[in-house]
Amino acid sequence: MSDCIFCKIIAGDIPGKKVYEDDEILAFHDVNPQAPVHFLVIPKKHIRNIMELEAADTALLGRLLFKAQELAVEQGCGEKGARFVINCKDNGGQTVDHLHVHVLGGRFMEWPPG
Ligand code: DGP
Repeated sequence: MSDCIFCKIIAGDIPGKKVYEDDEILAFHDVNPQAPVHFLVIPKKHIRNIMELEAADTALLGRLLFKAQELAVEQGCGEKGARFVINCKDNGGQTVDHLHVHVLGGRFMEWPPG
């Protein structure tokens, strides 16, 4: 989608500090990290948010979450854990309208979020 910042990162039009890439998935460091480990895992397919997932996307979402787990382990979060977050629309605090999983780790995180 032409005006989507994450689609521009996928296309290479905006630089992103890449963690992982394959045909369907891209992972890159968050520009505004909230923890020592903070990266985003996104589908290359432009899906605006988790409310817009379709039944045909379930395998992709499964791959996305499994990749988020693998990368969290690679980034040193296997033993102590991490937080996997999907914000959705205004009340969910979503600011970029392209589905993404935040992976945050490297420190203890309080619950509930503010
Ligand atoms: P959310 O609030 O869940 O929509 O989070 C969007 C995240 O995307 C936010 O933590 C900052 C990050 N972000 C926004 N623009 C860019 C960018 O151009 N590059 C990178 N690497 N991250 C971005």
